[in-house]
Amino acid sequence: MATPGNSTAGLDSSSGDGHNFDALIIGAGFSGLYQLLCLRDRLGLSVKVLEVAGGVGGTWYWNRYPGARCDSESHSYCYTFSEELVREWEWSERYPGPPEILRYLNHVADRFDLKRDIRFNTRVVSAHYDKTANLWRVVTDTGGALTAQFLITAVGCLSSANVPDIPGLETFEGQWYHTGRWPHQGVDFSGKRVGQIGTGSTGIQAAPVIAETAAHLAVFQRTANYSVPARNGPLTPEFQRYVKENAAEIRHVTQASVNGHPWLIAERSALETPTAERQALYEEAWQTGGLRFRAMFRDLLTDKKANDTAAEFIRNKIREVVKDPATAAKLADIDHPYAAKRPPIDTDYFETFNRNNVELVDIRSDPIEHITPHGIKLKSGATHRLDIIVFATGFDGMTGSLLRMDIRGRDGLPLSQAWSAGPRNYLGLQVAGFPNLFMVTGPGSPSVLCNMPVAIEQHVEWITDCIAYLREHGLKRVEPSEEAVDSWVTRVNDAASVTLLPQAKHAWYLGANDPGKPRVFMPYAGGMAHYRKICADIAANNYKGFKLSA
Ligand code: NA7
Repeated sequence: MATPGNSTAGLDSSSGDGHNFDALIIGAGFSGLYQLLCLRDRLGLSVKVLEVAGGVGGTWYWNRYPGARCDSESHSYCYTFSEELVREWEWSERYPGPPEILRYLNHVADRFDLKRDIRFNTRVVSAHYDKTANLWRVVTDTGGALTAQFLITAVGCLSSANVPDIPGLETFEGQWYHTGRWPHQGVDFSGKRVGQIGTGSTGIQAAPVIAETAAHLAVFQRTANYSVPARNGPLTPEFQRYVKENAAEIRHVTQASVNGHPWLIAERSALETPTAERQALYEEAWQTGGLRFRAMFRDLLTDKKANDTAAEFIRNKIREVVKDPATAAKLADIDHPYAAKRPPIDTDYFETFNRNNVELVDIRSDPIEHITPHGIKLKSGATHRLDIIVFATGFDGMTGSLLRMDIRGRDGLPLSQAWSAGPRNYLGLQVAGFPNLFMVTGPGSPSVLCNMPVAIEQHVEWITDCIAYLREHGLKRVEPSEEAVDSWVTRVNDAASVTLLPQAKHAWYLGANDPGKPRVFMPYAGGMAHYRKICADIAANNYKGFKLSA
């Protein structure tokens, strides 16, 4: 629903002839920009990036909803490949919002002269592998037909907006918006009755800001959620100096940590820590704010009893903050372990329910029946009159953006068919039967369980090294063996099963928010640092598990 920006389409650079390239990259977010830089400037390939939006930014180009913020801390939510870039860029806040992230990505694109090789306002419709020519043939919605030996999808994990199929939406006479397709000119809520559906990370960020100007906000909650205060604020000059002076150390920690954040998970166990001390540690983390809360004890995501201690701490905080006991009870009635779904962080989310103009509607006990011309009707017959509906209902995560393109591998095999039982690939990077197709932060890689830029830099550099290896050895094709794929799928499942992550049955990690989607735990849960080592070992072992051919 967002209107594309006005930036002009990138002019074709001298590399390639305008139609035929060494590599095509789909997407100009964090992944696509760095992939372009690596392949064009480090390997000297002819490269074109195809981007549906009118500017760079990927996820951040579209997610401009009220309250939108990154939940990684800014000093780790950036590229680290260039020391100069790290030195010259200064984040202003602990958690940047879309305008600042977009300024950063535009700065990177301009600094490395990337835009000349990006075609904006161009959607990839299909990509078919031609085995005789060993080329990917790509068709776009602007009528372009392009070819490349290598095709790299840099489409992001959360780009395919999920607007639920609620009967009657087409009859609604007000306005409705999905947070992931937010109008760039913004939405004026003043004097309006607003209904927000969804209480994931997005809904939890949006509700407090919408409530500030709306006449009335009804938050429709299907699944209650944990949240920890973000404690956002401007960065002090001392902290900004610390970031520059310790850039190498910060990078080292993000690469050594499980989730790519600039802190390590503590070695102590929640269960072995005496109760008073444990409470004091939770309190300290609550006051510090942000995702560090999850890193307080090593067993929070592997031992349900340990997790219960964190869960109960947060539930008590909800009961303390929210004045109306019935509302507090609904908000604290959480049915999954803490952090088994993506753990939100917030600015005054629970406090928002103390406002007179905000109401919590429990649609777990009384589900939405349909949307009427003037609002939402529940099964019980209760109606909510609305002028605006905000869908904070998430995305067809991880696979949605890949599968909505018509990607076909050898002998015309559609990716949707290869993945009919869930995403199957090797290292999250390559699919059997789809030679020279690489996915940046695809399902089967740590991706969304990691601070994204950290995962992205590792993937992009691995792909670049792999393509360099092929060229140095006179090889033309790379794809994984079926056996390597089988064993990686098993490994992804095994990694998830030793954690509590699969216990949140409605998490998008499992594809559970889409009724037609196979239930498979998609990201690799074995930790980013461990994954990095696995990938490096495989590369050092002549790309074990991959079939390389001339
Ligand atoms: P999420 O985390 O997928 O949350 C979506 C929310 O919308 C969640 O509360 C869902 O309830 C709710 N939802 C989805 N479909 C419906 C329907 N049909 N009816 C009622 N409620 C519904 O998406 P976000 O955008 O918040 O966050 C995505 C990621 O962005 C996040 O993980 C961060 O990585 C950044 P449910 O829990 O399914 O019952």
